[in-house]
Amino acid sequence: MNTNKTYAERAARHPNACAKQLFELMERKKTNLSVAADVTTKKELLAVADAVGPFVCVLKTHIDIVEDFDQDLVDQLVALSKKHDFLIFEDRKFADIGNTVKHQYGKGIYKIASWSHITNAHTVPGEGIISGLREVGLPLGRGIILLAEMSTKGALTQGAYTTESVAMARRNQDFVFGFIAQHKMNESDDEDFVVMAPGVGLDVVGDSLGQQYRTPHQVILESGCDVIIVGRGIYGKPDEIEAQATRYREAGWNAYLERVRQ
Ligand code: 5BU
Repeated sequence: MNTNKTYAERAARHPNACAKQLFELMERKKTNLSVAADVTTKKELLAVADAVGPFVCVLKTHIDIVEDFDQDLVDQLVALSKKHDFLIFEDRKFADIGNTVKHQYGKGIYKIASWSHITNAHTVPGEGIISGLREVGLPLGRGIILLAEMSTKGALTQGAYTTESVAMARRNQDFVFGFIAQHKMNESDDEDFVVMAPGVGLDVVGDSLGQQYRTPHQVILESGCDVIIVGRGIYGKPDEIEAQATRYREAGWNAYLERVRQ
């Protein structure tokens, strides 16, 4: 199975440019850690990005929670992504009809497609959402992942919904290169979807609002996911950001090494 191959081997044979770039970067930096920088000011977001930059393959943002957003924030984030060699993933979770998401992705205040290497979409509207995002993103070399499984208690992303989401990705592999999910989604060696998994924590099992955490070992080794997404576990204690990023990076990378050596 592809999940037992190294990130370098998967980079070499992956047909999708965005996935290839991500796997190459993960191998180069020896990290499968993505930090969710869910802070609400420009100053904090740039500080977190600069602090975790050396440890991550992907910086995940929620740009619409930043109270003093401006174009300079985006310019500085892009500069940090070059300085530290990471990709930016705006976790926008598009969910509307193709014609609307096209505008939400390329226009408005945030112009997400102009700076975010990766974004994501719900599959609830059907395949038109992918077509709409593709019109804007593909010419810019962007890629998207679909929400096949959410991490929260009671999520409806299960069973036929998940199966159909994977089928949608399979039909759109020029632009869709993976999933937000809790398990690997490949059916055969002919396909190789990148699975990015949120809901990762080493110290707690959940929060009071439905979030559920698993360890990097469970996510990478037992469930075959590729990237661990960690938010509060890393930025939650501002004076420990580097130490926690180091800790999660090591846990994620060791679980990956154990997996490929099996
Ligand atoms: P946390 O602080 O590690 O719980 O943050 C998790 C992040 O991942 C946060 O930005 C969520 O919006 C995001 N997330 C998630 O937790 N679960 C999901 O299923 C999806 C995204 Br999709």
